[in-house]
Amino acid sequence: MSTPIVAESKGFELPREQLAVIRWNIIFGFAIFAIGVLFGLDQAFNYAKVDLIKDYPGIHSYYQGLTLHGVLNALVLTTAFANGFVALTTARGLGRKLNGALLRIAFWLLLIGSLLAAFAMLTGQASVLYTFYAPLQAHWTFYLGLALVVISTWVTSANQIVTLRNWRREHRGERIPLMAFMSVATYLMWDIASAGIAIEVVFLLLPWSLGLTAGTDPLLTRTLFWFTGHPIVYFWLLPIYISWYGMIPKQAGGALFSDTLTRIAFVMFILLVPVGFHHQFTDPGIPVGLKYASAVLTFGIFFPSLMTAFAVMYALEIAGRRAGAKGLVSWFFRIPWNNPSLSAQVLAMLAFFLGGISGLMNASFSMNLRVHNTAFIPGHFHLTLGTAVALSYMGIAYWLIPYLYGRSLWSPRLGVIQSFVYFGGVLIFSRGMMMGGMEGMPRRTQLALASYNLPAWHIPGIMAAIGGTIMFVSVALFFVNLVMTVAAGEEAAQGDVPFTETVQPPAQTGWEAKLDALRYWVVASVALSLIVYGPFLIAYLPPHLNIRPLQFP
Ligand code: HAS
Ligand code: CU
Repeated sequence: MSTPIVAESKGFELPREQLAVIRWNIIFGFAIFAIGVLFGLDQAFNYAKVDLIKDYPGIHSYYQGLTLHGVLNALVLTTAFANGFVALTTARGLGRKLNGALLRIAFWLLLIGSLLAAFAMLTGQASVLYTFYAPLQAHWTFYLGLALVVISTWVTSANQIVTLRNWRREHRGERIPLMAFMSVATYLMWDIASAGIAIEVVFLLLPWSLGLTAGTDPLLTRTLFWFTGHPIVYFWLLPIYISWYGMIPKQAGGALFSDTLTRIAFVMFILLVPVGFHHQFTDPGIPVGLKYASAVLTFGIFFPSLMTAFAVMYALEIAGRRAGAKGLVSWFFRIPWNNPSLSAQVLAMLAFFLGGISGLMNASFSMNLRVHNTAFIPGHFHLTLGTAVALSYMGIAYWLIPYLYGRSLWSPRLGVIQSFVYFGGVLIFSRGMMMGGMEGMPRRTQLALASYNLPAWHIPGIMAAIGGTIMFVSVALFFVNLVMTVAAGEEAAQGDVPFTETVQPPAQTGWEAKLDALRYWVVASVALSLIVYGPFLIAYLPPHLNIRPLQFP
């Protein structure tokens, strides 16, 4: 057997100034997170009919607070984290530095864009929620700001492509190292996915908010929004998958069993971009057949995550057995739970099981009618986005912040406690929200002031408030650890990015090697998007292009 060409680099160091930009991204993301969670607390209490928002200085409405919570946490934190973290994993995977200018440009775009959007939201001119489509209208600075945030991701993607090209020139015929493959695939998927929001903002919302057009079409803006609004969840999730596949096995003391399976999972995410109609099952004006087709495609996206579940579980099992576990399940308890980075992320995975199952319920066309627009949906996405992703960010931060600052973590013990507290909190929170949702408890409604209420919402509302408070306290503990690490952590030599080796090295020939031909997957994904969205848009657009102001009776 010939020796495999494995191009994984070792002993990698990024130039200081590039590391600094990555640090700014991560710190900026967490600073935004700190503000974002403040606005989560009043949301949780609202379900228990307690009106906290009136005590928030300068905040005038429930919807202003809800928009800040969603946009800061779900859009700005996630982009800042991904731009920084995935830039690092690209560089680490390829073992080479990035393009410094593109790295800086991406950061400035993100910063300026986020500040513009924050200005609009804080001044009460953009209470349109993080799912921003017509007929709600925001100040133009909100749309322009978010457009810049999206452009920052394209610049990051361009940086990856340039760096990959340079790498390929020196490594002809070699497989792309796995960590770089996952990183580049994540952003290529997002490049396609973000087209919907880009078109919505540039051609419809921005001109409308500037008064250049008299009106806009709500269903069209919704459809374009959800074209992006579904796969944006992959943009949140895949950076975490890079950690779960590429780092957690190493951190646990195990190994990843299949390079090929990992690449197939990422390719599936690139392909399955166009399923956004599952957010529009209740929208009139979209053919029922198209909704059914989207439901079926949505079941398709279950597979890459199920593959991930088994692959990561097996990696953890290898770790547990290496540590001496013999029984059927005892390996699970032998992984290094005292490492906060690991405990946070494994708990995030457990939450993701529940989040994933609730996703299947949402995706079922008929079940969706029961849960749509109810508290069930925030119950679902606080397990997925709010825990699988957010708790993993915190877990990653437990090594990343020490790595970026050359200091050791202030209190690993506090980190472990924090991750368990968060996990307990979200289980109570989401259970309450789902229970209430099944009884019709609405989402996005100021229940604290509502004149109606059902007895069946009472316990769920209290659970949401208690669980939300526990999550809030946990995030506060996370920030204590973060600030103390930066301010008072012991200086330590800069470690390395945790980097997993696979049990089977990547195949050099045959169909598996073809997985690296990323441009074909991109073309296939664009083609699938056109097949799903093309006929609808062709039928829908002509009568609706002549846009007039909305008429209210
Ligand atoms: Fe979702 C709505 C369907 C995944 C986020 N979703 C939302 C919204 C958000 C969101 C934010 O079909 C609300 C949008 C809004 O404001 O209106 N979702 C799905 C499906 C999946 C899914 C089928 N969602 C996510 C992820 C998100 C996210 C990921 C964020 C990161 N979702 C929907 C639908 C709606 C929706 C409908 C619209 C509802 C409506 O009516 O409005 C799937 O991709 C889920 C697959 C996941 C799995 C779990 C795999 C488990 C893993 C963990 C492994 C554990 C280990 C530990 C290794 C199959 C990988 C093991 C150890 C042991 C010992 C056990
Ligand atoms: Cu979706």
